[in-house]
Amino acid sequence: MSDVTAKTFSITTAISYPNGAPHIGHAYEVVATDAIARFKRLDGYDVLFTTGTDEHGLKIQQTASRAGTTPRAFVDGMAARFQAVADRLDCAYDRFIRTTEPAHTAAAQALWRRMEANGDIYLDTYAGWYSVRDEAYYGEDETRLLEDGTRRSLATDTPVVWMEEENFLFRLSAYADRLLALYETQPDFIGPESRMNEVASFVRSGLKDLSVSRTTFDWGVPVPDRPGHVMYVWVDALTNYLTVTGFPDEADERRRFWPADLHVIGKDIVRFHAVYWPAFLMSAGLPLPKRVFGHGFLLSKGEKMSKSLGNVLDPIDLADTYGVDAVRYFVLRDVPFGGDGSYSHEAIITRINADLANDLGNLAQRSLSMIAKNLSGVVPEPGAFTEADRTLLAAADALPARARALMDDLALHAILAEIWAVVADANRYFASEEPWKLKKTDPERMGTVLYVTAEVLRAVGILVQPFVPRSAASLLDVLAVPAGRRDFAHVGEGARLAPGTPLPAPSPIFPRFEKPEA
Ligand code: ME8
Repeated sequence: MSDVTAKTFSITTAISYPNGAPHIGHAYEVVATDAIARFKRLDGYDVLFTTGTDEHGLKIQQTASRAGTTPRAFVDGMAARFQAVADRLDCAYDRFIRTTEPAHTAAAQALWRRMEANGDIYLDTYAGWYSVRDEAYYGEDETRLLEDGTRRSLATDTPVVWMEEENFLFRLSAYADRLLALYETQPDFIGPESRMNEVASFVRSGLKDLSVSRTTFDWGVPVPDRPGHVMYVWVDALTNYLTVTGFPDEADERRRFWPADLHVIGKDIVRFHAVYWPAFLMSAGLPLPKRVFGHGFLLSKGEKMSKSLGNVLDPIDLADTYGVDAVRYFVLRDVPFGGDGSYSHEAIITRINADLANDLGNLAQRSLSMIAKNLSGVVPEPGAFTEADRTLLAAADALPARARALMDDLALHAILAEIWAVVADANRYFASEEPWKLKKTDPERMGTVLYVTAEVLRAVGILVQPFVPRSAASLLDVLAVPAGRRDFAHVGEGARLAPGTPLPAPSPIFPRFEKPEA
């Protein structure tokens, strides 16, 4: 990250509420974001990738008090669990931000002051139906009355209570036109496209000013110069994206990472990121993020995960059972990025055994053990290439460009499908060339077939690094690819495997998943 001349790419996950244990939905988001960040690094970008926890608000304060502890002690324990999930899943984030850090308080207060200086913050009495779960007010028409006399929000089905407080309000209503102009001129500001339509119609239906401070609890960032008020948790939380770039310190070298290139978030919080966040930034006179992408939800066997259904998936258990790369590969390959997906034991085992162990793992094992046995473990000198050799090598060489184009649309699943299409080509090639027969009849041709296969495996190894980093490293290790030659720029003609290179003894890269003994 020291090369200030490199093109930058900054990417964030949402920051999780640490009021319950991290689940597979949180893991999915950080893994997908990590894959994009790794991809950009391998493609030559200077990347800032951040994730973290959103630790303020009434919900956290209440959960801590139910657990018989202070909010501070509670979030310290929980934030560590969220960070442990990101670490266990090999997510190479640059910064884990916690909103209870002093640097973040300073950033949130600086943003507030700028919005206030612009005349967008005023004091008023606010009354409405408040959902603690959503940390949001609803109009009466946005709620329904239950038979027992209680009310719930229509949108989220969470309980609401009548609250009246003196609040600061943000003049959101003044930003509708500018927001609509933003969506118009920057059509990929919100992805996938379907979310853009939802957001635009929400804005067109009319924006009310937003209550941005609370006086009924104190677990939050203090409003500057106004004792008794803490910031609405979403003002505080969204500012994390600025904190990680050193805001408000103009001289901080991380400031080059703002505006963010991409906020990766779940579909349930698109409104906060695509309406409130750009409005706050416009008010503060700061550049807007380039893109907000709302991924889908991961369901457990088609059902929403919930404690009462007992189907909450613990990402650490999954990694222990199947292996980190298997979990990463499964969620990235099986779920079209942007759509919903479903997790099941059967589905992940099918993916592990078919795609990883069989298609890629077996091909590597068979071809490399032939090099070990028949060619003393040394990369052979290829003879003249046939049409079949050239076609396969060209398909592998084309992968970075194809992947890059798909990455522009964040089609992570489609990148994996492209890579595995080349793996399938290589398997067909290997089966039809029958190098095991050539050993006696035409040893030079056998060497060429093994060379081509190994070279395709090298390209595949480089391309799969963002998705299955550990296994990719093992594959590149058994191909003796030096650490400095593993970027996308090293796929293709310019960096082919050097004949004569001794290879380490091949070891299985992707073991089959065998049912553990009961
Ligand atoms: O929303 N599948 O925190 P959060 C996929 N603190 N993604 C899921 C999911 C599932 N089953 N469940 C949740 C918050 N997510 C705020 C964010 S950002 C400034 C503040 C996603 O812990 C969810 O959509 O409820 C969100 O992007 C992230 O996990 C954290 O959710």
